[in-house]
Amino acid sequence: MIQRPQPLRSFLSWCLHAYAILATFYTLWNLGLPLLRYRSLARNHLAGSPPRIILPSKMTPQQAEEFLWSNFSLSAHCPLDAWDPILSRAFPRLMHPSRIIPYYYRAAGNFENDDITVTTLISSDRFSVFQNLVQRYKGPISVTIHVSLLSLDILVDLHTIYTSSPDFSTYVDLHLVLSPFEMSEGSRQFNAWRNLARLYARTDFVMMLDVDFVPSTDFRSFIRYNLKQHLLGSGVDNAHLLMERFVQGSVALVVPAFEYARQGDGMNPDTFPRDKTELLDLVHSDPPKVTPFHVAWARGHQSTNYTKYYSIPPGSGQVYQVLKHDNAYEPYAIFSNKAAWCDERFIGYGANKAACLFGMTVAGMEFYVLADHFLIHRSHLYAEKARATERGYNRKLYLDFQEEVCVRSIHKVLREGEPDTAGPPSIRNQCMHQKIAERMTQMIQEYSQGISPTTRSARLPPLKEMV
Ligand SMILES: *[C@@H]1O[C@H](CO)[C@@H](O)[C@H](O)[C@H]1NC(C)=O
Ligand SMILES: CC(=O)N[C@H]1CO[C@H](CO)[C@@H](O)[C@@H]1O
Repeated sequence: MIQRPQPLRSFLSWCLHAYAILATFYTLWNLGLPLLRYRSLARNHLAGSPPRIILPSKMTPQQAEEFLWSNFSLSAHCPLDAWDPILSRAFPRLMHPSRIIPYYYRAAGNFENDDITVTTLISSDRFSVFQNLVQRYKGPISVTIHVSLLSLDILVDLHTIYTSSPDFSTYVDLHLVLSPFEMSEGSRQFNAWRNLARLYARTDFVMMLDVDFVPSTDFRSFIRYNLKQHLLGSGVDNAHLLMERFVQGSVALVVPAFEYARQGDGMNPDTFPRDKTELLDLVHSDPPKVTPFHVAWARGHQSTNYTKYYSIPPGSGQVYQVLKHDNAYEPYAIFSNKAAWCDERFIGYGANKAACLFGMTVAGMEFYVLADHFLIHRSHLYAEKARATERGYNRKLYLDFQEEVCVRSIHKVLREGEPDTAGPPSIRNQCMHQKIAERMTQMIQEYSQGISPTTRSARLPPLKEMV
């Protein structure tokens, strides 16, 4: 029997131990530390409670600038795009340089997970309508405001508004996007700002709302009551299933939107109807005093089916499904924070909200209308010329975007091997009536069979003929 000499064995064993210890250190150093660092950064941004910044009550623009620079380490030497690693991953499309300051104001309220956060955007000319929303909703609100470095004095007005009523400090989390761009420079990155407000919402459910709407009825309590009733109860009825799908993020609840026929009547929210009976009186008066929102752009809201809404008596507690879903539908809806995010390519007016909802719909979201509830648009002046041009660009972008979402979704279905079906109903309904859907499906099928682009283009009519 051969035995290794004792010293050699202990040397080998010493080497092994030393190696193990070194390797552990190496791994920790390279993996663990950055992870810890990221976790603390993430915690700081997502869940922590940065101190609520108190601005001096009277500030000149210069003082506002100094304040920002000393509190958020902005300076000429450390410019705006000294960019946060996590936020830059989350918002790669944000125009540079810009800087996100989450929870510039953080509400003192503690919100329960099953609550509904209104997520929205404000610009400085909408402060007073925002006040109406905050005072009426009395629930969590997460709002993004873009402030140009060229007009920092807005922060002073903002501070005046924020401290004007305890409703703000109780309910409103406010996130700042700072950039050198003026609003008129096409920096209206609405969808990025929407996503930002939603990212920092502190509840499981959100309502994507425009700031110039006033909630007229208490849909928040209605939904929370039903969540408790049907999720804690044992019954497996339709309402139970609906709420379960709402929680999973495959059902959105629509609050129908209205406006005054005469803009002048819609200035004072205190005079707005507070229940469906009052609303129906105004709708059925001759001539109607209140109409569905944006009747002139019917595609935006008509899928809500107002005829059906009117036919359901007040106080029924009903919800009904949106059956015919226009691809420009952009209702104000409440949904799980797990839903698909808004596509951030949409900048400026037009199609941006529709793009959010289209993405969700193709991903399988179904819409149900709350038959007792409604919102009313608070009138204000629309004063901008840039809008028409932007809408024109965005209309084109939106067509391309729909195609792209459809191509991706159809491709996914094909890859997952269901060649005989057109995929789930969401894709069938939203994509198959597109003029080019057939062409896309064919292209994708050929692509997955390895047919070359040249063969393909020889056999297919050019795009122009199809559109
Ligand atoms: C709207 O509702 C009415 C009344 O229930 C119904 O007759 C009609 O078919 C619905 N329209 C759509 C587009 O679903
Ligand atoms: C929390 C914090 O750092 N506050 C500072 C913000 O900047 C002003 C000067 O403008 C300081 O006085 C505050 O202490």
